[in-house]
Amino acid sequence: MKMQAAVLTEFNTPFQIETVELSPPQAGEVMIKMAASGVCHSDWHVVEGLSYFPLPIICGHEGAGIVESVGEGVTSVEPGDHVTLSFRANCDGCFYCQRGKPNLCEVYTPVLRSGLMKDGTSRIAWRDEPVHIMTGLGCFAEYVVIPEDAVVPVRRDVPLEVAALVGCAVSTGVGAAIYTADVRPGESVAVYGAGGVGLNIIMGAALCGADPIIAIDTNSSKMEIAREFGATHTLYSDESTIGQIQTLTQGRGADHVFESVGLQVLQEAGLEATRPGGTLTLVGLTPFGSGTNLPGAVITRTEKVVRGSFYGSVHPRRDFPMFLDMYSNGKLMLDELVTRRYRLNEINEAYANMLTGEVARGVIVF
Ligand code: CXF
Ligand code: ZN
Repeated sequence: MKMQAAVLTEFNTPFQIETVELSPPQAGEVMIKMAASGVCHSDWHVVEGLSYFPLPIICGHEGAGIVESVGEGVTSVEPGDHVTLSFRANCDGCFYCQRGKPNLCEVYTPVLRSGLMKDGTSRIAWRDEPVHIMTGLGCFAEYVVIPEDAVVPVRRDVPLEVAALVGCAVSTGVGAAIYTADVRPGESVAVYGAGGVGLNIIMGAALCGADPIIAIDTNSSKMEIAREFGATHTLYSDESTIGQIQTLTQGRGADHVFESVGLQVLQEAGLEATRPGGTLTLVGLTPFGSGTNLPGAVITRTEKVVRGSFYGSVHPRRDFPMFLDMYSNGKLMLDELVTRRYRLNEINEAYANMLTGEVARGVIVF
């Protein structure tokens, strides 16, 4: 069947809205009619060629929609089900899945990087050439055909644009605080970056009972929304930031520092802002090949811990429904996260606005 999709044909060029050909789902695959796809910085990394995927590609990795049809052997969803997509499909059987780390599933690692299905083929063609999909999804299209392993059924009474955000920003941010870092009540938290992910880290830290929660950003328009999401203090990022974090934490530095932007300088500053024995959690993605100077001399002598957090250490099948229950019960402010909506053909404007930093989360609605 034919559908519209935003295709990236060359790095550092705009997305092109094209009519592409989509094949039906094969065994173990699901076709989903997309309802909403979030506008995340990681797609932009693909555009810039910093997060490498083969071209041509359909980006978009934070989506939700309604199951249209299923391939042979699919048992966990049926047509009509509302679903949130996981950008880290997992097999449930490998070394990592069996050890409770589905976010590291080793069966899907090479598949997701390849931009193709497990069998090395694509379900999408444009001008008779195969089109790749970002991290197993490709949500900037009217439909996706993806493995059942990436599809999580969710309750039908939540807006699908909210369900979409759970697929990246919410899991990455809330998960980083509640699971990866395991923030405890009364612990001090500092969060570098108050964008889509940073606000979710703040919200997760607040759920854990952290105090104080210090949000740091270069954009003063983020300060008010950071407070709405649970920040007790907001700092405009400059040379005085580390000193101010120390002042707010009895001179020691924070128990937990999170870096959500993906900038080496902030990762380095974050280590300084962490108290001896405290934990720096790296959430923002920096490009492969980039280096960060985290001095071993300091880490050894201060017992600071540096942790990576990928997809907030979540278990999609367990946690996507849980986050949506929490939203329904008023514990997660997800309506407030969506600050702009766009049509698919406005996608280039959506990314231009994301780059100015004034939008908490933009969402493409279909
Ligand atoms: C990313 C992780 C790396 C692949 C693309 C998606 N996650 C969140 O933005
Ligand atoms: Zn993302």
